[in-house]
Amino acid sequence: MKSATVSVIGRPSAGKSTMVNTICEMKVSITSPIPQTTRNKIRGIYTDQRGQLVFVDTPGYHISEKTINRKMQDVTVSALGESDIILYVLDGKRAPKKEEEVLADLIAKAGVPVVCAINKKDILTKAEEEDMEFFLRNRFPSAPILLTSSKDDDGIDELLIELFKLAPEGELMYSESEYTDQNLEFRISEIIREKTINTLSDELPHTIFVEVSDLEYDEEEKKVWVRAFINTEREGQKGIIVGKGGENIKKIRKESFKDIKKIFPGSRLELDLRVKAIAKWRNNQAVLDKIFREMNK
Ligand SMILES: Nc1nc2c(ncn2[C@@H]2O[C@H](COP(=O)(O)OP(=O)(O)OP(=O)(O)O)[C@@H](O)[C@H]2O)c(=O)[nH]1
Ligand SMILES: [Mg+2]
Repeated sequence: MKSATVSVIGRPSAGKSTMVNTICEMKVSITSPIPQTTRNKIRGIYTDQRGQLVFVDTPGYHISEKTINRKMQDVTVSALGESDIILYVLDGKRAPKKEEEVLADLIAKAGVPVVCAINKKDILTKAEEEDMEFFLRNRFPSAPILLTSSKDDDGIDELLIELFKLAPEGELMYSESEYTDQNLEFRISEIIREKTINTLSDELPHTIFVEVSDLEYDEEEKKVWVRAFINTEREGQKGIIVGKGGENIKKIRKESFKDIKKIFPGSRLELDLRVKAIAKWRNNQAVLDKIFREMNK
């Protein structure tokens, strides 16, 4: 049996979370077109007859001095040294510049075997593919370099073959039926954050964090009750989240409801969703500590 931890590293919006979800055939990690969607290390577990790969999705690596971005950078950098293999995901549409060079150097220095995935194959030109291959071949002379589409599940089987080749022999770390180890509150808050990000646009998504304040799950009665807060930074932003006549919040609620139900099949769900302003939370150490603490069971 093979068994390995695989850190999934790349710049924002490269398609890391989509890739983990495609591999695990489950929505493990939230995705959106807005860069810097993932904020924590999110584990997605893949098991087949070859063994088990535990993927650790990470926040997109982005160079910035803002406190929250530095926290996210720390999360990503800490994942580099903790894994058996690094899966380096690149957005093939974005020609590598300074930020990609800095990240590639960090990965090369980690002393861990690397597999590179040039992602978004579905929309790449031949020239874009070749430019990326050239960039990677210089820095990772012996690493497998694959073309993938996380969105279309293309090149993913080949990627798994390369990862299993590099994986050490070992016992399974999780049972075969597990696909993530996030706690329920965190999964619910992430679903609501995803629906909020995808309902709103522009900068607002970065000013949001979601907190599940109450969760009651009665397995016998098959009843779930959730109260969650969508927190933003200013009173004025609350109205944008709620929307005209409540249209945004209704959409966020409806879509969150659908996905949360999937976690509790057959149960009756009550979702109490509220919007709150917490001034400058992105500089508030207590809030940041809450957001960045480990979200596993
Ligand atoms: N065309 C195309 N789009 C993709 C592919 N993979 C992901 N995307 C899109 O790229 C955007 C970002 O995807 P995510 O999976 O959230 O990217 P990420 O790397 O996890 O982003 P962060 O969490 O912000 O670092 C979304 O709009 C995806 O639908 C792909 O293979 N092809
Ligand atoms: Mg992500």
